[in-house]
Amino acid sequence: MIDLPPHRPLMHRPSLHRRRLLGGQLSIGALTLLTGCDISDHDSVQRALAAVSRFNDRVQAAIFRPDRLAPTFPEADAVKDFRYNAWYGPDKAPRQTPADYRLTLAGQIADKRPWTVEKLYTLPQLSQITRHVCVEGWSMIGKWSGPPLSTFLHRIGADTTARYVGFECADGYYEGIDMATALHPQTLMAFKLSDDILPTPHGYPFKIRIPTKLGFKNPKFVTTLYVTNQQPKGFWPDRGYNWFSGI
Ligand SMILES: Nc1nc2c(c(=O)[nH]1)N[C@H]1C(S)=C(S)[C@@H](COP(=O)(O)O)O[C@H]1N2
Ligand SMILES: [Mo]
Repeated sequence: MIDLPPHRPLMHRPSLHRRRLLGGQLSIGALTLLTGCDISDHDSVQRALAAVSRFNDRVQAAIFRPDRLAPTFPEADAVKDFRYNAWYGPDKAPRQTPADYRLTLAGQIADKRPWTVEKLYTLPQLSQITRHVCVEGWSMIGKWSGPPLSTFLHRIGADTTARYVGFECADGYYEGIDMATALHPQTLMAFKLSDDILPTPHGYPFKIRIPTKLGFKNPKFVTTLYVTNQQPKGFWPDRGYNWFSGI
């Protein structure tokens, strides 16, 4: 687990995000009317904004169409030297080796035997060239390869009538997605980036690649996968971002 440094890039500051949310959805005056609270009443404002954010999540979940595909691009558009991002430098990325790596399975899954890298690599794989969009203000087209997450979920006997799939990562990061997104045909367990085994900073042995979600909903270095009816927490959603964060 790595401690958060005191300063984050501007766009990752929850207060800024909340301000943008306010601008986009409701004026401060409207919020005051709605909640009967003065804007200086910090706690009430935070609670009201959290309620607006939860409402946005529900609307987004309701309008998400599981068959809608994210745009794909020709091979030539895929960037070879893909940008790195996390809240710490690439040299601090957790180094996992095939010898000691195990994927732990938990929750509503019939076969919870842990998976080695070798066994994961036997899953049938496909390649996909899609755009990764980071809330920090950059996007990049990349080529990722691996099995659809749905293939893996079916293989382990996951209860796909459950509502969510959650992830825990070797660096202390955590995320979760709704089952419709987990079963989406473009949601991959990416073992490769630009045709090479995923380099350590990009999430070795795999990254959950979800082209229908913002970058922060794509967990790297996944060590535990669980199936649950309780909405899993997310690292950035816990710091003010919308949980659903579809694109
Ligand atoms: N485990 C873990 N996964 C993570 C992050 C992280 O800090 N830790 N950062 C997220 C964010 S904000 C982005 S933009 C992408 C960056 O992935 P990349 O380094 O492969 O470009 O990973 C996402 N997944
Ligand atoms: Mo990001």
